[in-house]
Amino acid sequence: MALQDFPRYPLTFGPSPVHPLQRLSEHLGGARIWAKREDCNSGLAFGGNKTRKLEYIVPDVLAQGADTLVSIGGYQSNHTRQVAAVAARLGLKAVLVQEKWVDWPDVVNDRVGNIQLSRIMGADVRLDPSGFGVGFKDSWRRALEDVREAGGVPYGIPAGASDHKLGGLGFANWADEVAVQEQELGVFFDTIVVCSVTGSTHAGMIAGFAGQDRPRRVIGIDASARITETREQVERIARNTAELIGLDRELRDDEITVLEGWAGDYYGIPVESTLEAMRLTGRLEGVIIDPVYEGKSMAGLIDLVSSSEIPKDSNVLYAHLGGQPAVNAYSALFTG
Ligand code: 5PA
Repeated sequence: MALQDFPRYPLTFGPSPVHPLQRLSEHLGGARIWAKREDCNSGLAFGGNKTRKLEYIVPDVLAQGADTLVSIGGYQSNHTRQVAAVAARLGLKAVLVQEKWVDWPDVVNDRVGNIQLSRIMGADVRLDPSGFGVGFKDSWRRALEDVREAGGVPYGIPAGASDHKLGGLGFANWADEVAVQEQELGVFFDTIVVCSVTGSTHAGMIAGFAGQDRPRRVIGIDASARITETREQVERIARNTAELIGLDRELRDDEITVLEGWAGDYYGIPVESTLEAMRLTGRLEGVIIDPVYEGKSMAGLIDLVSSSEIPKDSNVLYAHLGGQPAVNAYSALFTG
């Protein structure tokens, strides 16, 4: 099967915008940097990367006759907020397990930002004290069981919609979309920079680009502070997705690059380079990025461009995957 053979339920506005980050590029004095904006890809609760992934999962939800989406994330999960929005759009219920993935002291951390939006959209939000982990959790299984016991038909969506057989398709499609936009813009992005945690965003891109004629580097920046797990997730999902969309060769190891160095010691806790990246992107471009994901991948991009590890003659595409609602839950960060 090819990617076009998989049904896609439209949740986005269409292709997400691509534009240059001119002042940031000039400031860094190296490669030319562009952004592709998943943070404004949809009218559903501020969109984001999960909205694209869910476009390929919703047909399966509908085919199975489910009435409740069940998913999981941290208190400030962007993913669960997008699941809540999609449930609302489809007229389904949403049960969201929200775990204490981050030990962040902000008193409104479980009340504002993403979790508030999910509550506004009518999701059944269940706080759970468990810590960070992107694998299958008992709390999630219990939530599925609860729905069944109440006579409902649940559809389980794992953390980040990643460990799902269709989880990589949304960003395999992103790779095709980039190729079309390159034609329109008359530019070739030889390097892509993307944040990676549960892995299917990066993995889908790898599988999608692998089917194109011109090679390019897709650099994943780990934001989980668990590099071995992130690499395993990305590799497994990339290989599965490549097979699913009929890539008739194995992915090479050099096509799977996940770099560490910008996550700090903990998932969800920004470090100095994260805050610096947030300030720089805000100050020079008027573009907002968050302290959990995009601030960390942008910090990676800034270092790789400044050091010319990404060469000066490169065109770099920064995948902005969303995440801004969480900024509100980190109110203590920018008070000065
Ligand atoms: C997330 C994920 P992947 O999980 O597909 O690797 O994407 C990483 C990522 N940027 C990058 C933003 C804004 C994200 O929200 N968020 C998770 C969530 O629960 O929100 C899945 C962890």
